[in-house]
Amino acid sequence: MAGDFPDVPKIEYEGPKTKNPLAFRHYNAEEVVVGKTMEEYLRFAVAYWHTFRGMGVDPFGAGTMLRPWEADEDSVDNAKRRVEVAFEFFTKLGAPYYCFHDRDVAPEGDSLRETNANLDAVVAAMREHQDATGVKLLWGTASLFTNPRFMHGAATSCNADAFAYAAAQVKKAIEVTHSLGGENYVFWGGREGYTTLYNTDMKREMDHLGRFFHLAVDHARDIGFTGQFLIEPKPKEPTKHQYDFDAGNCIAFLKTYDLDKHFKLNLETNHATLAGHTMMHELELAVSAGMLGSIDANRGDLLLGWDTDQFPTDIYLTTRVMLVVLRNGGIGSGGFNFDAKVRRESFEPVDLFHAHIGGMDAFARGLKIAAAMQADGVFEGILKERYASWDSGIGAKIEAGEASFADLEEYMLEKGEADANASGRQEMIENIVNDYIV
Ligand code: XUL
Ligand code: CO
Repeated sequence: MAGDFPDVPKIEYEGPKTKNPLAFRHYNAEEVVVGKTMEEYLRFAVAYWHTFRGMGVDPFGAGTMLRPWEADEDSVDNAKRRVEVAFEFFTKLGAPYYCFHDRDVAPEGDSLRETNANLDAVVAAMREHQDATGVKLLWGTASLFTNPRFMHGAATSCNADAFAYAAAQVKKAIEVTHSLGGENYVFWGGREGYTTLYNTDMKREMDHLGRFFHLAVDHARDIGFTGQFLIEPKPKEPTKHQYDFDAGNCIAFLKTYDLDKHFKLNLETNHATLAGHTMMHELELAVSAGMLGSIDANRGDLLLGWDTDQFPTDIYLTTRVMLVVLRNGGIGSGGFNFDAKVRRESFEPVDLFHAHIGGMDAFARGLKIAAAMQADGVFEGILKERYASWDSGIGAKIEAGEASFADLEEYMLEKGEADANASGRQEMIENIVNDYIV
């Protein structure tokens, strides 16, 4: 099949022993793990922006990527050509989903009307390709951060017209997502925050953000879009402080503005680490609030303090993620979106395949390892034993709300001293985890 990736065949599962770099070693779409096929469980998605639009530009240098489909001017015709490239990539890789921002797929025109017409033309081509290939849309979103009009933010801008423009843009993006059968819609507020508090009315800006999300919820209801709304936390970059800082902050924001029943979280590994957390921490928090929506699968670099968006290849990371996802009973209508980019030194189109294959294999391994640990009840046993004092006696009374401070004082006065603590056994547990990492 000639096309834009003439030297790349359809990527097949060949098992762990293969020497073929363009094959899966662990991701076997049809293989059943914990009652579902890997394809159904992992719901992998390709990120349109990094994979087809990312040119390897950094603050010190121009783009390095060889991307034949970006050679022409940024026109609607070229955008339609790019759609063909994208769907060739999705199908050769065997990725069931993709994700996009409005501005990734179609160029802006001279007015909002023209911009919307451009988007409609490209979306028609996307719909045709979805129908022809069976590839689906995991989520759509709007870029409310690239255009200079959003320099002070979009929903949180000091300029009411920027809010209005963003509203019009999100209205359209939700409609387009709906028309493509998108299963979720994402909000990531890259410029919703501040660079200095001297010029910022934080309370007013957060009220505006709450208002904006309610308007989106209302519009989705009006047009019959039933996909899941997701907020993607990130503490900083490009803005010094972003209001959707981390999972804890987003959950509190959503509850404060009475939005928690309408939203879940789209958690991204490198955003978690930028916030000073692990991905597992962010996942645990979201799961405990019933708000795990989807995952942007990537990783950062220990030595670099910015959002490097590297492909996830660390088996410990993918195992930890899958342990929490398994405990959550899966990822629901979400998926694993590779919000990740190849290094600017990996500039050939085939590197895009190597990167995605590695990420998919790493998550397939994480899934299998986590499933084996779950089947053996490794953590179940550890947690049961650790919290045993809560299952009867005074612990059970406290949990049932049947003990006051006075009762607890009486209990302890009589007993004289608390029972001895048991060891946390962290090292032993880490050794057990290592036994499963094969
Ligand atoms: C930026 C980022 C975004 C969102 C969608 O760090 O992760 O690409 O995923 O806007
Ligand atoms: Co992301």
